Amino acid sequence: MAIRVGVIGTGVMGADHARLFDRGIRGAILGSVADPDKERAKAVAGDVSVFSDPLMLIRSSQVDAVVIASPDHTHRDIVMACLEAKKPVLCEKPLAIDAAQCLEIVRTEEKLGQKLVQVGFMRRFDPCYAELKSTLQSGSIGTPRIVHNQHRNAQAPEWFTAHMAVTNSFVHEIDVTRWLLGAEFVRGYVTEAPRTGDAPKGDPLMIMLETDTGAIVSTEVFMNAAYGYHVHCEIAGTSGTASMAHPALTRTRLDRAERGEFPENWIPRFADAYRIQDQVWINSLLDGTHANEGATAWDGFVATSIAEQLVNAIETGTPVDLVLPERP
Ligand code: ISE
Repeated sequence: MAIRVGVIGTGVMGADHARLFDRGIRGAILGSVADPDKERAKAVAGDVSVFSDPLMLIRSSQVDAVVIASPDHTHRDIVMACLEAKKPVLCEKPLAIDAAQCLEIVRTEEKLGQKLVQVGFMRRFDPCYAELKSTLQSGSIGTPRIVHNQHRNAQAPEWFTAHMAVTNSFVHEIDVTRWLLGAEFVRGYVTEAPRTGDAPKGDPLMIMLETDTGAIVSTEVFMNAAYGYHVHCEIAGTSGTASMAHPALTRTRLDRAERGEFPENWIPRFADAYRIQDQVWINSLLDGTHANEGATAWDGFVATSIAEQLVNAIETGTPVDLVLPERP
């Protein structure tokens, strides 16, 4: 029997998940959607029921599993309600608004003794990152010593605050680099570009991290890079390097110039990653294991905790030792 997925939040991400569960994911169907804006919800719901209250969707007998794509500050309560109802939940990042709330979720899930939470760090399912990881695992480039990341958005939304470049965007590099290297971060430093003219505060940022495996990780986070959405990763190891090729599938040569397009935002760039993530999640629910490469509640906690500590580093302007509590 197909898993009936309820999608909470029908903005850009929620609409994309709803479309996938409606027709793109084997073994799943869209069960219901919820959004306080009922008109917006109806536009993505097709024939399925629409709730304005997310808790009603979670309790609905039409819903076996839940995807959360509502605003970040709502995540904690909705994830906790899914745990209470013992329904598997795929929560868009961040898992919750701060590390304390994330840890509360980790502990509640632990007490239940059932793995129900997955965090939507979709880059783990991106074919480019997957190839980088298998190259590392093959040993061909030796031991990773330096990782260079670029994370560029064309334009930050109006409601984006300076610290969200870390807590909302850079959390992806925190998660995917831990996953690629199998390492934890031990020290970090953030440099904000000096402010000029009317450039937004805290954009761009350079973030330097050190891992417990002896690697340096540098990341440029540039939220108003204008030319398009662009994510890049290069790893230099002790015997060679591995890096993402240009993400565009087509390059043209015209008028004495070579061109490749950049998408406007992350949805086209990570379209395969979202589809694979949602399919692998459903497969793991169907086979009853709930086990896949997806980020766990603990991974969600680590990403938010490291981001929070780095925000403190911005405020103090000094490098910080990054610490995590013992894993429950
Ligand atoms: C957005 O929320 C995402 O998750 C994107 O992947 C990221 O690149 C962007 O910077 C975030 O704002």
